[in-house]
Amino acid sequence: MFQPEDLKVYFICGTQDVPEGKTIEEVLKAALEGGITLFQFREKGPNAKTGEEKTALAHKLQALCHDYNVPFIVNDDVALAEAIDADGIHVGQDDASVASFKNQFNGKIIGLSVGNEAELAQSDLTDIDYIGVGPIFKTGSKADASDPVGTEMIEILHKATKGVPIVAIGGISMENAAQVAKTHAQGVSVISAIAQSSDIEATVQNFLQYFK
Ligand code: TZP
Ligand code: MG
Repeated sequence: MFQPEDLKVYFICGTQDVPEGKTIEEVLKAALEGGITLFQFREKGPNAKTGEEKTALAHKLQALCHDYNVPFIVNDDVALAEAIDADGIHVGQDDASVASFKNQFNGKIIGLSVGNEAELAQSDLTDIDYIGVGPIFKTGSKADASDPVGTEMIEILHKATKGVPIVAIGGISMENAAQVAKTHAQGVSVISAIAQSSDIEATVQNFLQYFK
């Protein structure tokens, strides 16, 4: 079951996001210790794990999240999310349509990326728990990211959706989290500021301060 508070500090990570010399398990464990409220497994790019290797890793990360009572959701890969009985799925505008999988995710978390008003116009939010709005700021973590939309877009989509829970994503750091906290976003979705932090626990705790 989704709760808007789950969006406060929403960590996204795949093996591609982990600095050399660390494992994704270590990074996730530190983020969980710091108090992340939701985790999304997002395995992307040329060296992304696939098949059984991806499934085995997903199982490990899922078990870690469950030790901390933090929901574990999968990016894009509907088959994987179903196979491992994940707590939910997050899709973008060009991924599987929510209508095609909503029945299998009854009672689970369904998130959708919505970058602007045009994307909102083409999105059916009926079965959506939250929208991810961004990139708010410039990001280096998404190869095909569109131009930053700024925090204004959070307010525009908050109004247009009549208050669908929003998590802000893209380039969010300790330097700009305060700006996001002033909007109607429920929280921040972060890759690099957490994955690349030299003190992940402290970084997560700092983000949490903004979204009490
Ligand atoms: N979707 C929009 S921006 C983004 C995704 C997955 C990447 C966010 O990563 P970072 O490192 O927090 O900017
Ligand atoms: Mg996607």
